[in-house]
Amino acid sequence: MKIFLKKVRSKTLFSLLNPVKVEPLELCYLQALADNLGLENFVIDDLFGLLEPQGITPQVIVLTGYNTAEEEMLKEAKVYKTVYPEAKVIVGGLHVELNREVFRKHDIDFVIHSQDLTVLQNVLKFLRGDIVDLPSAGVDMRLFLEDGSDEWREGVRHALQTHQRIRPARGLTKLLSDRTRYLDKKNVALVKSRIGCPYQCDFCYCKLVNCGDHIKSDFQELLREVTGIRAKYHWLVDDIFLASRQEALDYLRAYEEVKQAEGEPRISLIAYLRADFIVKERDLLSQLKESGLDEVIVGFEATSNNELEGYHKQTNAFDYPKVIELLRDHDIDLMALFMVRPDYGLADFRKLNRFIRNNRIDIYTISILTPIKGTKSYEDNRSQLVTEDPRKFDFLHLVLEPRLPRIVFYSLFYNLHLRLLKSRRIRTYFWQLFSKSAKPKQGEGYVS
Ligand code: B12
Ligand code: SF4
Repeated sequence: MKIFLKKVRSKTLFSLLNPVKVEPLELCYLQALADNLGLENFVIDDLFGLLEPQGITPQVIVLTGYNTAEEEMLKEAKVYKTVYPEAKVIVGGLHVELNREVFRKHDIDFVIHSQDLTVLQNVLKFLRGDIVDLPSAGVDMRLFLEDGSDEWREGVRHALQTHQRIRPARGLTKLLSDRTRYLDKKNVALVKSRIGCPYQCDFCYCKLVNCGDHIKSDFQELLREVTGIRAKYHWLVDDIFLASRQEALDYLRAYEEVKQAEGEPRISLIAYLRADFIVKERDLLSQLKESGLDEVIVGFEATSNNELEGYHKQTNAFDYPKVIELLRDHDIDLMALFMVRPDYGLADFRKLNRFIRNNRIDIYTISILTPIKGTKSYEDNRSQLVTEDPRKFDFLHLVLEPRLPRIVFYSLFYNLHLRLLKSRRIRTYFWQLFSKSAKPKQGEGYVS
């Protein structure tokens, strides 16, 4: 059985420059699964020039993609079904998980809505004839009725309770490593260790994955994985690296064990930490820096406590200057994340601009607060959406009517980014981008 594994992407403002370009880690997981089953698999990702292999007819096509690629995923399913009518089309991933009804279409055969990869494993075994009955939890299956119409057998939601055994195949990471970057930091590999997040911020999509069930990191396993991947930087994409002091101590202990057994690991981690953790556990920052923490991504979101309370963020904006200072003092790079609301007025934009300037924040991103399909906030705001075009849900477009005239809102929004041009790291990034040809090599789907 031959199988295509494809990450479907849509062109967004972000993809014009791709300031962050990393391997599609989800495909490494899917590839490991296919390898384990002995299936001949082909990874396809346009971003890296990994195109459909010529002359190969797949029996199975697996598509994954984010919210912005929803339409493209549906279109691709249709095209594949036309070109390969006998092939089974399977969709899954973060966006499908909470939006399965959107994908129950004639061109799709299986909609997987679980984080548990054994669900896909069972579907593949079922298609190969290894098992006769397909367990229904975590997957919706299209059935053909005699009159030619479709019916869907819907599976109950199914969450992982412990970490999955399947670890990502790293051939792809190795193949793409010299084309990956996180702004000025080149050669970046992704790693994932935790599932979900123990916090409940109102606007957040991530807290809902895996039916909202959170599974902690296993730091020994994380360090084993990180030290096994040759990359200059490792971006830990968990929603939160350390959720408590105890977890930080556990990580430091695990690091010390690796150091004792194998010598200094010399790793550079980019990871998400919350502002309240940084202030509260400030005495651990130098040890964390020494134990590989190179850069933290902090979701500040807003600079007023009124707004933060509205988001149930559980952080204190008065702590933020201290957080920035602490990271600077410990030589840990900061990527600050902010959000602006569609109802922002002139004074709100000015306040955020002042905050960034006064605190000399070098690198930051600003998102427009966007209800994401699959969340309660999307349903609550549905009647007020000015567009339902998935491509516009990239945090860089207004999907709700702003209080200010649109042109004024966008001008102020883009104006907030101007300071980035002064950033040393951004200038290094542009220099790297334009000093060398950034063209990806064109090739065929990657086979492990
Ligand atoms: C790193 C990251 C990126 C990287 C890309 C990473 C990548 N893998 O290619 C970059 C920075 C480029 C990026 C860009 C964007 N991102 Co982003 N990103 C993330 C982040 C932090 C981690 C994603 C990741 O790599 N996880 C590791 C992989 C292994 O985990 P996973 O995707 O969950 O996959 C697992 C399962 O879901 C499952 N699975 C995945 N696919 C499939 C398919 C099948 C068939 C099956 C059975 C299972 C399965 O198996 C995997 C193993 O457990 C998430 C936040 C989060 N908590 O997930 C946001 C997130 C995925 N991003 C998001 C968004 C919206 C975007 C953007 C569209 C917008 C933006 N401005 O950021 C752009 C897209 C640009 C483009 N043109 O594609 C949203 C997606 C929401 C949604 N409903 O889809 C998230 C959830 C953040 C959020 N704010 O809510 N992103
Ligand atoms: S801490 Fe971050 S990942 Fe967790 S719920 Fe809040 S915004 Fe989402």
